[in-house]
Amino acid sequence: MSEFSEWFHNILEEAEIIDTRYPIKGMHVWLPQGFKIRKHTLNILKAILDEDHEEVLFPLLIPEDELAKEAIHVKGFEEEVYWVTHGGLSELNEKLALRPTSETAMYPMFSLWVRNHSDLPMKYYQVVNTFRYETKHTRPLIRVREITTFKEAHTVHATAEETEQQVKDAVKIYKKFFDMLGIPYSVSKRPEWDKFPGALYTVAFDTIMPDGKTLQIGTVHNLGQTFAKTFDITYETATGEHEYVYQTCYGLSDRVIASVIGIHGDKSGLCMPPDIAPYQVVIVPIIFKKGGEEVLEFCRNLEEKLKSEANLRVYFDDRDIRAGKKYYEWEMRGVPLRIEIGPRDIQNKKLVTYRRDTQEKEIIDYNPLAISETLFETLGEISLNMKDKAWATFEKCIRSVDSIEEAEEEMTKANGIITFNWCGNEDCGKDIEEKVKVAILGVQEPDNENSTCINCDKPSKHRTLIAKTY
Ligand code: 5CA
Ligand code: ZN
Repeated sequence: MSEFSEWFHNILEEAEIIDTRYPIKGMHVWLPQGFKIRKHTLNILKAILDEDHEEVLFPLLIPEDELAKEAIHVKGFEEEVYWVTHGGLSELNEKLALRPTSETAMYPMFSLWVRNHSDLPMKYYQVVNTFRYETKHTRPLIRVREITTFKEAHTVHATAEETEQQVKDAVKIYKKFFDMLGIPYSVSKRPEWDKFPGALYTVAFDTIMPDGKTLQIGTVHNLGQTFAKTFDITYETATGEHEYVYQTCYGLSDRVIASVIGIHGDKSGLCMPPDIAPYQVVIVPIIFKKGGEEVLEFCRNLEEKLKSEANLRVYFDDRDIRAGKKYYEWEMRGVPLRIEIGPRDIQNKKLVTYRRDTQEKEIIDYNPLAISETLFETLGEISLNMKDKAWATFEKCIRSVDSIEEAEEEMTKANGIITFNWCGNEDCGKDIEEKVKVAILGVQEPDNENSTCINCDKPSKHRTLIAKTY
């Protein structure tokens, strides 16, 4: 196990995020702390999607004949589908698939719902569990067989231009979401052989984990009319003709939380972005024999104040254990801001704050009229600092090279992302993957029109990203 994997497994257990002992490979239990992180993360995404999407909820089971309808799609998933074959003791007339994703559950219904051009665009999303019988090595949150928090959006449009635009909008949505979590990303168009089964093209978000391997943390697919033709999704134009619709879909999974844990964490444990931290502020009383009750009273008031005035998630830790033990624990759990209060601080109208991101203590003035706002602002600074730090590390892991040899050499030095010019040809791309023992993540928007492929010297329009991937 690599150093990072070991750290990752340990922290999931120690911080009580998930319990991996559930007796089915690739399926885990969310524990209360993890569930809170999951909930806050979900709320952020939902708030963004709710601006112009509607939430729906489809059944888990998909009839075999629907799943099988779209040939390319089913081919892509055939090795990963779990099947329900029995109801009690009787064999079912038709096998039912546990959704690996929901195109084939949703689109037969979309075919009933879309009638007229005025029904379009339609933008739906759902948050569900999906099942994939992954054959690659499973890892908690990163590659699971039950994706517990699959956030999938599906949109339907009248024109190809609109789907092009929707892909761009979805990329913007995901950027905004990852920015709030301080997760750095690169966005690229996946090569043909790595696109979503059934899509025209796939745009993917990749981040870099601490071991230098990239993790695909989200994807946006332009589905064109492939599924519309398979599932007969048509609309009537203003002039009375029937036209096939154009579609997109995009999704995120439990990997988002894996990346937050991995990227912001350090030797002391988790470091949670304030927006999704189960507790944003922890108050630890420093109690001596004398004046204990006064300290507790002060802390209780401060807790109430921060909750009511700044709507913060605050935990007042009045357990009867050593303060040092509390510090260790909250540090490991990644609470962004800790406040320590002893009798002398109350007398001097001071507070001691400790920031998890910088691991620095500060003595601040205690002004009852301004304290909520001050701490609220500090949390904002923590978010920004965490984001900046993560981006700085990410950018250091991206290097540009001019030859295959240089790419190989760079890869032996360190993982991360390497960029260069590539012609876009599939055989040439696979040759590069073979030579450098990496995966092509994808190509970015044209930025160097007159360059040549580092492998075959043919003209190249695109900057290409390669990396060792999860
Ligand atoms: N229907 C489309 C859009 S929702 C779809 O299924 N796309 S996907 O296959 O690319 O999955 C969306 C995201 O889920 C991926 O970008 C990846 O971040 C994540 N994901 C895929 N498989 C797993 C898995 N086994 N465990 C955890 N996350 C996964
Ligand atoms: Zn080439």
